[in-house]
Amino acid sequence: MPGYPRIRRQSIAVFGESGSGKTVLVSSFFGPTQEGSFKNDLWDVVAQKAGQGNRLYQNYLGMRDSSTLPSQTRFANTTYDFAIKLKNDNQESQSKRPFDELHLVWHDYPGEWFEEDPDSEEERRRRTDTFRTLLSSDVALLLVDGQKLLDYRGEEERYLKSLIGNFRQSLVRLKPDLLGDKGPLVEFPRIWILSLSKSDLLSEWDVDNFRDLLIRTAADDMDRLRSAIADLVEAPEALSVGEDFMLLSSAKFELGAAQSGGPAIDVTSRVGLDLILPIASLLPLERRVLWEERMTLPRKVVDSLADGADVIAAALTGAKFSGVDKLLKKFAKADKRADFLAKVLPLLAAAVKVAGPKLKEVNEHARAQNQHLRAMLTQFKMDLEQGVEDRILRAQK
Ligand SMILES: Nc1nc2c(ncn2[C@@H]2O[C@H](COP(=O)(O)OP(=O)(O)OP(=O)(O)O)[C@@H](O)[C@H]2O)c(=O)[nH]1
Ligand SMILES: [Mg+2]
Repeated sequence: MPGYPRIRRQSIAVFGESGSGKTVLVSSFFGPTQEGSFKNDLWDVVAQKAGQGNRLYQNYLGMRDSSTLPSQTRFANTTYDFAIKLKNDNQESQSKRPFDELHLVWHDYPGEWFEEDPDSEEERRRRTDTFRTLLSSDVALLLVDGQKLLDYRGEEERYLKSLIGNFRQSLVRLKPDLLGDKGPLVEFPRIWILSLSKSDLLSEWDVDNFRDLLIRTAADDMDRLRSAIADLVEAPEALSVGEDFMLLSSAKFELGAAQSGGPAIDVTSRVGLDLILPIASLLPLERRVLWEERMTLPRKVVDSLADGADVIAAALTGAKFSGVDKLLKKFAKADKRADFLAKVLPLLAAAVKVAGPKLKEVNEHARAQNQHLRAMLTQFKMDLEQGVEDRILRAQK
């Protein structure tokens, strides 16, 4: 088949201070998928650059087998391109679906870049370029370090205010470079998920405890962050900052266990990592529908927000809606807004709103029919539902 595989790329931006857990997170996302015992009947994860994949797996093996941690990320950023390859794929199903392969692009960078000034003009340019790439993602995770919350117990507010404040400052500082003379950005992460990293250290917490703490102590700071982001983007009403929350833990770190001879790092106990793919691929589409139901957004904003929403929606719903991409194009113009609202939005909404038992049914059907892509995307949706039910994720509704 010509042009195979047709690739749909979603990237995720993970922001966090030095030591907040970014590199361990990406290692823990990827590592388990490379183990012989990895069980997933629908997809495999393959690093597009074998060398990068090996280094990442090495990080993971170090943690798994000898409780060694990856060293601090210094000087360089790395962009990982993970191909999510469908298993048992066949020619027949290829012709019936809107794309063949999902890729997750994940940028890891040194947290100290946000904390220390660059020492040369070239260095400054390199960092700006990295942030520009990061900021082309639809979704951003902003890490709140669970270890720091423990260190600041009783005065968490001090840590949270400085974390969010510093991050806002960095964006403000970058503003001239990011905007240039082009004016507000159309493409920018519009979903900012406040994420508690190292949540294993706060094992009694669920996502609501985390959210309550943030709202109690740092609501103003989140508002200011939101305004700073709003200043950067076109159509700032389409923005979720401080409305979505999640818990993450890359492994269970058992303090003191090393001395007693037991394993100090239990890599099998992880939180939230299975939600990364679903969040990167489905949340933008869900949010786009929500916003479009509530407000009229400029076309170019809609298109860049969850670009490819049409193909994801089509894949999610299966053959029945496979004309959704044509309809989207047909009614894309501003003066066709009424047609769009009447004819296309309900299709997109139907795609994202399948839930509960119905969703399970669709997933089973897709599996039985060997519609692998659809099975994977509906599985992602089920994973999101599960994350909400398990109180690991709290997403704006
Ligand atoms: N308890 C616990 N500790 C973690 C977890 N993830 C990371 N850590 C600890 O945090 C340290 C720093 O993690 P990294 O992933 O290297 O941090 P980073 O954000 O990449 O830091 P920079 O590379 O400096 O930007 C690790 O060495 C671990 O000790 C986790 O899920 N749970
Ligand atoms: Mg790192």
